[in-house]
Amino acid sequence: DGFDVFRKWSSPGGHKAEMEYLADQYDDLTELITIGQSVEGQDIYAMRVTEKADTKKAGSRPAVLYISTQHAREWIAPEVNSRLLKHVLSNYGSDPQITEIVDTRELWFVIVANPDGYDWTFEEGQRLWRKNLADNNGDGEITTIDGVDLNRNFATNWGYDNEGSSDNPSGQTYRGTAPQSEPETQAMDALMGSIDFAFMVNYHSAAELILYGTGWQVDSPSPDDIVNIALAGDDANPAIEGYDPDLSAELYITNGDTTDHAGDAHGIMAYTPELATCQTALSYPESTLPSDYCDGRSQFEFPDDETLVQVEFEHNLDYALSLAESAADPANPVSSLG
Ligand code: 0X9
Ligand code: ZN
Repeated sequence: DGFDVFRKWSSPGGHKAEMEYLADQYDDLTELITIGQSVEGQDIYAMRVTEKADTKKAGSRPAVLYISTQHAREWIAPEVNSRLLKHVLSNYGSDPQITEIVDTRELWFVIVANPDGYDWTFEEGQRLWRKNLADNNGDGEITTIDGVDLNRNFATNWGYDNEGSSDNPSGQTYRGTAPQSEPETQAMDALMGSIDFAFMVNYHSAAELILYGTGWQVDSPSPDDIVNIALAGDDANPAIEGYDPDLSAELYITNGDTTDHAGDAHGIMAYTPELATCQTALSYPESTLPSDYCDGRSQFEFPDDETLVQVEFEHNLDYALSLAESAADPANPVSSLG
């Protein structure tokens, strides 16, 4: 009690240090790779998890990529994703399902895809920063005119219109000056292209959704195909408890977003779980927080409460593992649905 659940990327005891610790602790199962640097020169890490990671060639087993924290303020995302990573590592050899997955699959994790923006949200008054820290006006300071939305900067349909992304540097969905102008985007694109990933999960918050399929337009949306429905479920029986599965573009359209790019440029089936809001987490039966906890807080401010963070992770676990199980034969998915 008394410890903060949420932590920066770069601080002692932060996510970066945790990934280094885990790579050391689980040497045989992991490979820690620097996939690029942020605008401010921070390392972006990917952790590769598979049995005999040191000798087994990367990409030689069916692979899934789990990423989080493109959006700086969505603090629950790196927590759910890093707990997934730790769950897989710590249960290898004791839990048969996890052991089978690690022996026969390759799981990749990028816990903090936007380290500069994420760390910025721990500064006074910056809790709701969303974008990276690109200095759009080149004045050497970060103000509201700065930053690029990393979920609008990918090359696929980049800048298709000003509804699905913004051409205004001050906009929350500012797409940047050019396709993949941002080093964080370049690092992710290179990773997506270097391994034959079957699936990708892009953890965001906050809305309790499992988004799949086309995101850039509603006119020719991808069908509610068998694989997506089998994995994500439907409103009556969602793969993540309390979430609604839906076509991405039906929430709203986006262009240059990660999951469209994963599909179009790399043939990766990609999903965006929108993790719980403050209010929804507060309503969980496990909550012991006062009922006014979320008053005056934004939806992105998931409660700083170990129990509720763990519950959110547990809600997401079976779905995440079902993608790993399905990676060997994506056309015939292994559903986690009851
Ligand atoms: O807008 C986003 O980037 C994601 N939502 S968030 O509130 N975390 O910013 C959702 C993107 C999903 N794709 C589409 N709706 N097309
Ligand atoms: Zn987001």
